[in-house]
Amino acid sequence: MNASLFARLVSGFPADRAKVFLETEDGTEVSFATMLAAAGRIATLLRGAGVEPGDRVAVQVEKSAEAVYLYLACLQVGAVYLPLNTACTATELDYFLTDSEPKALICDPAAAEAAAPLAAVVGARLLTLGADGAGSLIAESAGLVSDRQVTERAGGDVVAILYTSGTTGRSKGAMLTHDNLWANVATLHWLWGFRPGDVLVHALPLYHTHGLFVALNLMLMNGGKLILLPRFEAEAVIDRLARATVLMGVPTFYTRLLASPRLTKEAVSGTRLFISGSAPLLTQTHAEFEARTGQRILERYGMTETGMSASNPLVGERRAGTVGMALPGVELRVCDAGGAPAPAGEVGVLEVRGPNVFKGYWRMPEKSAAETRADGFFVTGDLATIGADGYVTIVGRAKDLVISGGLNIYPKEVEEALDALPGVIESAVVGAPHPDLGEAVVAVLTVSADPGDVPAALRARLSGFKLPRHVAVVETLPRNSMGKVQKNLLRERFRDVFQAG
Ligand code: MLC
Ligand code: AMP
Repeated sequence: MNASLFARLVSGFPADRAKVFLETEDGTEVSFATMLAAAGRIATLLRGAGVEPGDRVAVQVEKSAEAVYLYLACLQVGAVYLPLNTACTATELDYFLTDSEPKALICDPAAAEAAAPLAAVVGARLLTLGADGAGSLIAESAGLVSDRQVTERAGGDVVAILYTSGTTGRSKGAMLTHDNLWANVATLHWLWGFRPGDVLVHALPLYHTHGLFVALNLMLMNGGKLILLPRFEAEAVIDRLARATVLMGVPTFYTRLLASPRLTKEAVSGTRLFISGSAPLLTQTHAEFEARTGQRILERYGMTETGMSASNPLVGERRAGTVGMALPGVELRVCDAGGAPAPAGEVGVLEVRGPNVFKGYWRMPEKSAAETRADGFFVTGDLATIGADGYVTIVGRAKDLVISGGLNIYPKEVEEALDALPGVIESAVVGAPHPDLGEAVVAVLTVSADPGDVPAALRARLSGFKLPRHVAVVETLPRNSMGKVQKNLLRERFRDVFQAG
């Protein structure tokens, strides 16, 4: 049997391919037939460009129906889909492309000129795709025959690489296999009760696990229907909820929805399921959402390397402040730093084993080994407790990480950029509670001269979402007897900087 994710997803498509799969922001409807024909033409183009099974195809494009066709085309030809954040700077892009050596790069037409030299260096064919579908990808594929051949793949073959930053050093490419993504989507489909007629409002980015392998894959498997919005905007989402049955989002979506007086019981009367993940959902948001809409948000937990690992139940208690229980087929345990199981109910590092856990980091076997136990459990770096009833509570992070609006920011990367600024002696970056983003970045500096506008100075090097929202200059950074910066003290000191009033 062909274990290609494409083949498995398409097997769930309705027999009547004239049915609508997705609707764009302007209300244009796209049928399964249209989508498959377009994906097939792009598949022909990619094959013609020399893309062989296992070759990487790097994609840095805005959300659009055409971006979905491109994703499917990559799966169809057996390529490794490699999505990149549209906010990447040239420096970040340089690293990702040099490391992954893609056979093709598809970027926005406006970015093509800057990307061309880099594409040439790594030997990637450069194609363009704009938010409106314009660009060489669609233009060049338009006249081609739509390929129907689905490349044979084994379940353990890599289908996608997603870069995740690390607490030390360079970003790592997490390699996910056809089996990883299929196992996860099939489990979630059953667990969350997806059924014909479900309509999902998709307002997440298409380059992370949440928007791609949870939301999009689920709707592909379910046979539609997706309302594809280019980005999250509370009023646009509320407008669509009247016709939708499911919304998936990061906690910031829910706090922003609550800020709108138009979020009422009536506005969401047809929506059966609100799912939150990628960052902790405050119990206060959970309670406010229920009071306003009568619906309890279902919180789940996941990670790029593992897909989804835990979820609150569809039927049963959706317990605020917890991420629910291990998914069927997934094992979770809490251990001390050495890997010994922690006593029941005690805090430790959460470890995951199951068919959802990735194959390893691209060309970094030593990093893969460092984060995996001999018995196959992957060490998440999240601190958790597991109750006697199986409910998992994420209580913190053993890894030095800030999650802002559902996006991960590794302090080390920001500190390195800060330390390189003229006038900065040393820096420490921490997260502070933020009413909109959950957490936001605080940079604490010691200086020898006025560093000027710090976020502006960092902009060329770091994506916008990584820039500090608050910069503080101090005499000295607090250190322990080992000389390590005591970030807990800085978190305490700056915990109120983003609070109103
Ligand atoms: C944008 N900006 C952010 C930001 N997003 N700053 C901090 N944190 C963020 N998350 C900055 C931009 O650089 C810009 O600044 C300014 O905010 C406005 O940009 P925008 O694009 O208009 O922002 P907005 O539309 O408000 O986006 C906020 C958001 C978005 C929360 C809607 O970030 C988002 O969709 N987040 C979801 C991320 C996600 O999919 N996470 C899942 C990861 S997978 P400037 O100065 O540059 O103009 C995962 C596994 C799992 O974690 O379990 O799911
Ligand atoms: P990423 O590396 O972008 O996939 O982010 C994964 C991280 O997001 C996890 O390791 C957690 O720290 C965090 N995360 C995801 N879901 C939740 C959740 N429901 N509650 C708390 N943290 C979460």
